Amino acid sequence: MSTISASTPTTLQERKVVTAIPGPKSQAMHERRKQVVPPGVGAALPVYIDSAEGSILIDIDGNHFIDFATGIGVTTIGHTNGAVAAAVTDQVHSFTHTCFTVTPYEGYVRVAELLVARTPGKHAKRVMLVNSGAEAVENAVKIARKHTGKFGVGVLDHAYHGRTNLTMTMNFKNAPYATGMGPTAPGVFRAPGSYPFHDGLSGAEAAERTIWYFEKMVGAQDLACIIVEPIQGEGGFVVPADGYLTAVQEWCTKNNVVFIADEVQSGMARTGTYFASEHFGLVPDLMTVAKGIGGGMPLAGVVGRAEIMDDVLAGGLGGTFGGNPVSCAASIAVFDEVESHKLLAEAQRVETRLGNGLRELQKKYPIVGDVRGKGAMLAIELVETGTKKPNPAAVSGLIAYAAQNGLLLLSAGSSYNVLRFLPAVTMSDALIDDALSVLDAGFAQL
Ligand code: PLZ
Repeated sequence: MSTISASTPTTLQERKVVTAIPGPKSQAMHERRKQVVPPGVGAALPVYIDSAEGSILIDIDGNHFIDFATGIGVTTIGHTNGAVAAAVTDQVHSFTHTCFTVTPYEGYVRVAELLVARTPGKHAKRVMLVNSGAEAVENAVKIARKHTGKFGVGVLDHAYHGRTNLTMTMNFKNAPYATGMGPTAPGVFRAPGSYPFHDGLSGAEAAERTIWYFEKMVGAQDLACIIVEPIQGEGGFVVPADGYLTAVQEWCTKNNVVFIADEVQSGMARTGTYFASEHFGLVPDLMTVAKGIGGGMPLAGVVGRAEIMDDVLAGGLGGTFGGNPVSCAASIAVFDEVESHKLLAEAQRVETRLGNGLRELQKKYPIVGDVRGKGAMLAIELVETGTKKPNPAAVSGLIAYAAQNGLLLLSAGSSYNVLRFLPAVTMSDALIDDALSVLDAGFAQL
């Protein structure tokens, strides 16, 4: 047994900048990288990480950053959580791989049981595990097609679903995800969703528009599924108007169209509930999960109604690494930490503290057009004063200022004008307040 058991960080949870950002060691490392890694693999902030704990990233130059990225919404319960580290260590010493479809093991089954129990709906469910969010989305579409015998895939504007051929087709933005790398996949149809800040539509009105598009562009007779992110991630943390998602699902149910919730970014305790669907009273037919479920280990999956999932032929789903035992051990520990440390409530605490702070900034700085999100998935949309025109320059200016001052922040939004906050749900009030003061100074400097 490993001796690591506490989940309280021992690293000083403090911002500390001791060099220019990136520091000299990171700059040298970045030069090495450029010799061997293509520019297509981006780098939001090229500081090279030496260690991380709780909400702090420490780079090889000794700078401490407050982490509002969590590896794009992955280390939701904090970096190097003690229980996750112990579970991984134990599993590595037992066995690291057999391939679940060759000789199975309990960890996969346990993760499936936990996902069945914690996702919305009391109906019979099945779970299949894969390695990445994109792979989960690919599988959800395959399963919906097999079940319905139809081909069409309905997606929304501002959507993001991944980087494989099918999922890059499903993304709203062509550049940079698909530019020059087509042909994209056939059978994908896009409709406008619900974006209250811009469209001013009620949930019912927005749903009527979405459905109208799908009826005209493809028709229910050819549509296998509609896939939505309950709160859009890369698209800018767009929270749909009340009633939108359930109205779209109702139409799906009437028309034998599988309703899929992509909870890759919004799921697993991120928004103050286990899954964001719960905020909207949504019980999806299929759900994709990834990111936070592995606590930093690669793990993803499709959770869905048994009668839909069971339609695929034996052997029709799988993959060498899907549901790797080390990732499963980490995931079981994540579920345990969420429950034993009441982390759903912690995400609600973050929403209150950070949300209030962001609304204070909105009162002070009129370029903050909108403050939105749930739990530890919050964002501000920056506009040109007095308009709703995107202000991406302000977002990139703030991100650069924040980085120089020890805050890691990411942008989002189809126009790159959304500043998103994806902290660990365990981030302390003190760190949140400190980050808000840095942002305030950043806004003042713009
Ligand atoms: N679905 C809703 O947010 C991943 C990827 C960013 P993978 N989002 C961050 C980038 O630049 O690659 C994501 C998501 C939603 C699917 C995915 C894809 O998950 O694990 O990255 O494949």
